[in-house]
Amino acid sequence: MELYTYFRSSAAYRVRIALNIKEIKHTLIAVNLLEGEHAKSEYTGINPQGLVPSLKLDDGKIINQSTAILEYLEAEYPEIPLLPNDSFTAATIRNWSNIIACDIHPLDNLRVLKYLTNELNVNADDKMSWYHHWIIEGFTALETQLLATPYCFGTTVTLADVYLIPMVYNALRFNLSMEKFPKILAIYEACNTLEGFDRAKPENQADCKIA
Ligand SMILES: N[C@@H](CCC(=O)N[C@@H](CS)C(=O)NCC(=O)O)C(=O)O
Repeated sequence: MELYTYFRSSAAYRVRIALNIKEIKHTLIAVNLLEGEHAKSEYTGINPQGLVPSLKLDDGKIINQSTAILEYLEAEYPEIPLLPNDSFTAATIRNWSNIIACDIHPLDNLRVLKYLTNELNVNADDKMSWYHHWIIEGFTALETQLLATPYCFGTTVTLADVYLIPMVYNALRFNLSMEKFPKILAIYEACNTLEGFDRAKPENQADCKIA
């Protein structure tokens, strides 16, 4: 299978982590967001929204939206699971992960930030306040629900860790203080000692060099 990715895309970063942890053979195809490759017809033919990631299966079928891709991988490659069998715990992990996927990440996406700057004339400081605001609000709710022993929900990596680590990467990249989020920071450090997370890091991507 082929994953259309961009090294700094946190939605693609989630899928890179899951592919690595589940030990699924795949090829990474870079789509350069800064050069607008995602808006060109070659790519919108794959993903009509012009967003990364997209996953092309070996038979040519395509799945867009990182959450749909992660659910597909979980269903088709259950040998190394990222969700527990217990339905309530699985729902708790999905609930927690959706705070990132639905309530933080979309508000801080590149196209939203560009709209603030280009259409609404928001200055750089206010744009950064916006960026930090939505992460702080989300992380405040997330922090209270975590076990951090050492991963989000225990001693096994789950989808919650897969969603969290790229979001923390973004927060640190934009100098958000993590002082109020000690559990989140400890989980970030624990996950990044694992090979699957390390290999998925933005700085370890081939397209990092062409940004
Ligand atoms: N909900 C989508 C979000 C995908 C998304 O926002 N991707 C970003 C990178 S993290 C993107 O392609 N942005 C391009 C843009 O904003 O112009 C998913 O989870 O796949």
